[in-house]
Amino acid sequence: MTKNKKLLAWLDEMVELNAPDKVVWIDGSEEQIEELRATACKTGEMEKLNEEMLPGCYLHRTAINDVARVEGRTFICTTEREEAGATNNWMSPKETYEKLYKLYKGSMKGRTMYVIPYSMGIVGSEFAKNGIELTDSIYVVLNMCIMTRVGNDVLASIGDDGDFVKGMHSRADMNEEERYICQLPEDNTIMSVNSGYGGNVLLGKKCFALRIASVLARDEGWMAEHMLILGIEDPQGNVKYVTAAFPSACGKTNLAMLIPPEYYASKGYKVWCVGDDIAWLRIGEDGRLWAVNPENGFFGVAPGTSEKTNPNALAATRKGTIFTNVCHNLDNNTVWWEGLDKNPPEHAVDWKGNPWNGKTATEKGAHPNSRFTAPAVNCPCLSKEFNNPKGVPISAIIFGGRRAKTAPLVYQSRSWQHGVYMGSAMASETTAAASGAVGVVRRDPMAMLPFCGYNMGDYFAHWLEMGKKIPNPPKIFNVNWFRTDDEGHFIWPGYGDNMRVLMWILARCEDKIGAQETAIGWLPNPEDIEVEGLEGIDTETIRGLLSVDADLWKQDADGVEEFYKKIDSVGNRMPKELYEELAGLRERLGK
Ligand code: GTP
Ligand code: SPV
Ligand code: MN
Repeated sequence: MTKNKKLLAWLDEMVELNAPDKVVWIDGSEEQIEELRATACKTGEMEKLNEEMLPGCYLHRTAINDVARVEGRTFICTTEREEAGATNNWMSPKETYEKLYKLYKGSMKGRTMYVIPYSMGIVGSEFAKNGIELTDSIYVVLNMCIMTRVGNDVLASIGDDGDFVKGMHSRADMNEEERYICQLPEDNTIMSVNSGYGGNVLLGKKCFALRIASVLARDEGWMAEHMLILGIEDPQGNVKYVTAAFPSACGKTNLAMLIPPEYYASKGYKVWCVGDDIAWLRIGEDGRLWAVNPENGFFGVAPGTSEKTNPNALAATRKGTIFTNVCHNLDNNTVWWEGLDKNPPEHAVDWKGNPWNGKTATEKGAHPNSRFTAPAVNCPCLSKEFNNPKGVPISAIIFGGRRAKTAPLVYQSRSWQHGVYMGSAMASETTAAASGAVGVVRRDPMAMLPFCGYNMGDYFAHWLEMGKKIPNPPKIFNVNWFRTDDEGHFIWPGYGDNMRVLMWILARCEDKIGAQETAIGWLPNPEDIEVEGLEGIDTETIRGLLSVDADLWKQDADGVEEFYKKIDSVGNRMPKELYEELAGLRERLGK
């Protein structure tokens, strides 16, 4: 398979530790994948869905207590506590190895260990990085084969002495109390145990492409971010690209695949998806910031995905897709989730595996964090640059979150440094993507709170540093699709209509449109947000969506200060520039 000594030595050690009955190398061939699907169906790990309606699609249910990322059990394991910072759980590498090796010991007896060579990015390309995941879960193997580029060509690219990120995953006995997701950036190693769910076990995704990669990026002068990447093509065929960082389940997949409203579509505008979750950004030879999507598929939130909200995502799930924790429609052996349509099946099985009738049910059929794992090639609006190893040049970086009040529909930063402040001050209501309470506002800087592999103060410093290094940096914006009225309804229609805001952003990037200077940054003139074709929304509604309540913003500034102090409490590494930006904002808001 390989002569790579480091790889073979590590594999030997892990085989001895976990004691699997068998070791199988994943070669990336369709034959092997098909065999694994058949095995998973035989054991009940997956169910094959209707081959006519959903060809090559499967359903999987995780354990009921294992349905989301577990932030409380996710650790950054560095020699010094200061390296991990105040916003991460910390354990020393020594303690981590001791604790997890005990849990791994003999955990694969009677099972098979799969060895998955995978690449984040185009295999062998300059910006790609390789990993090996060891796992006892066929579900993980099949998901990794969709989400990343897997197989023998990756082994070839690692070569005899190439480097790779080590990823060890064992379901062990699925004991929730002993569940750990550990990142060891000093050893380029990830260890995950006692979970079988998405972000906890598909180690190429959050663990590698964000937590480990953010450390590599800091050291090597690039950025690993929780961002979608999309392109907007004008009627002349020019495409401009933007990235956007929204917290988990706050609309990245939806924005990345948006369908332009008729007003723009009829003029010939198109939107292309390059990525929906992770962006690796580097400074290009032309002095601009370039982004690649290191993934090869979409691990998207199912509920709320419909023909109306996101037809492109829905289309992407119609073949070769794995559904996790959705509702199983027994009448036609397909899947259903809340928000798919208004016809919940009456003869169904819910995400917990219990009989479910959509007519009488009081509980949800699909878990709020149920997901689809769909190959990127299925997406009708996939960018033709998707496989371009150089990526795409970025005109704007957009931050955003769920804020019922406070944040306006859109505003622009005063400078890169102020933009970094805006990202650092992001807050959003929590969602079902992580276990714990939903709907609580918390700070989530750059949507990276759960994913930054090092001290958040250093992370902000890295952003400031990048701003100095990029000769022609993207402009920075903040958006909020989630403002509510007094009854708690979203005011802005969102989804495809978010294009109207993107168009203002692009016009600003090209200096084609004016804006009003305010205490918080540059706000649109309300009449510059196109409302033609929108029902019940006029320029007055936009004026309301753009309003800034100085009192709320002063309160928010207090929250930011508290958060900065918390970050400073471990290592004192908050850049002074951000305290200055905070002081400047308070000054402009008026005392
Ligand atoms: P992760 O995969 O967890 O990182 O999430 P994501 O940021 O890709 O979130 P996604 O696009 O899957 O959206 C999550 C939820 O937000 C879904 O239930 C959507 O229906 C809802 N949503 C997305 N965009 C909008 C919008 O513009 N307005 C409103 N009101 N809801 C939205
Ligand atoms: C997120 O939670 O931000 C996701 C899903 O994209 S997971 O892969 O579970 O992290
Ligand atoms: Mn995500």
